[in-house]
Amino acid sequence: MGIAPETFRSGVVVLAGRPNVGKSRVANALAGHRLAAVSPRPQTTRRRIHAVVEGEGWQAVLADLPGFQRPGDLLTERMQARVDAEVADAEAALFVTNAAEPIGAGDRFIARRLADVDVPTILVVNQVDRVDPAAIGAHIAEAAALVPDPVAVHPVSALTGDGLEALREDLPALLGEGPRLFPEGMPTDQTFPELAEELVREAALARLRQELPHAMAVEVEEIEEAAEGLIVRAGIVVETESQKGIVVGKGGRMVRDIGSDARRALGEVLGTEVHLDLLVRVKRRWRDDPTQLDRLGL
Ligand SMILES: Nc1nc2c(ncn2[C@@H]2O[C@H](COP(=O)(O)OP(=O)(O)OP(=O)(O)O)[C@@H](O)[C@H]2O)c(=O)[nH]1
Ligand SMILES: [Mg+2]
Repeated sequence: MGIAPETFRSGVVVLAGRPNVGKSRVANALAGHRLAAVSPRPQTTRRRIHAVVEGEGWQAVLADLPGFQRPGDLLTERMQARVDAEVADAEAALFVTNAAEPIGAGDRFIARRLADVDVPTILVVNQVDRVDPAAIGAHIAEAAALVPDPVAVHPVSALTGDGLEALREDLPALLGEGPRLFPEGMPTDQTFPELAEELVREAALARLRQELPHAMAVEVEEIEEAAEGLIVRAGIVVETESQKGIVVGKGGRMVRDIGSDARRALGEVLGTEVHLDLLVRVKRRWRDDPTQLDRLGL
């Protein structure tokens, strides 16, 4: 009717940052869905997770990634290789820092990698709820000095939601002209077993401490649709018998608690009744075993 079609804007936006700065929490909050596991342990995210954010005339596909790290075993080597590949392919980036920690060598390293790929970048200074407002300015100035020509700088809190709407409004400024990449209203391309894996691992990470989280993986073995809801069978994989003892807990209490937290989370996210059958299994040195890693999708 004589009206020129609006140009649609889209693109893949990577979340780059040190482990534990809050990338996954930012991605979930922007997408409005619980898609990626969040935990106080570093190296929570192990594979790329797409979280879609859309507005009028645009769609940003956020690629939540593991934090940049120095590989210590085959698992972390693969994780870092994935981060490198995703960053190399990205059309835009959110460079995420933690306002409650000083800018360090890790942030500088990531900033150099982003400068190498030279994509439009928004600096996201997260966790501002944890710092005295008077001290935020200094962190922002130091972080901004690492990003030569940012599209925008946003202090936010993924916990309280502070600043997220302003960040969301600036996302289209990162995007070039392009078609919708995901069907409207589809928040992620994660499969159901991948989402279940993420939520079970999140529940386990919330209850387990210290070194164990890195030695733990979750394998979803079977999902069955039954009249009373979904039946999910999953294994928590650890490396030693003593780790198994910790995850099982006294009288099976720990694995029961993890199971009931995870079942609740799955039910909420999927909007259906879920029955979760959780086993703990030992697989020695799985983090250095290519066959095991392939099996776990890592
Ligand atoms: N107080 C506060 N805590 C936050 C905020 N954002 C994230 N966190 C917490 O910081 C921890 C790490 O968050 P994640 O989102 O898992 O961090 P990440 O950068 O994805 O971590 P990796 O996947 O391990 O690289 C979790 O305990 C979060 O709840 C925030 O804005 N404020
Ligand atoms: Mg993460």
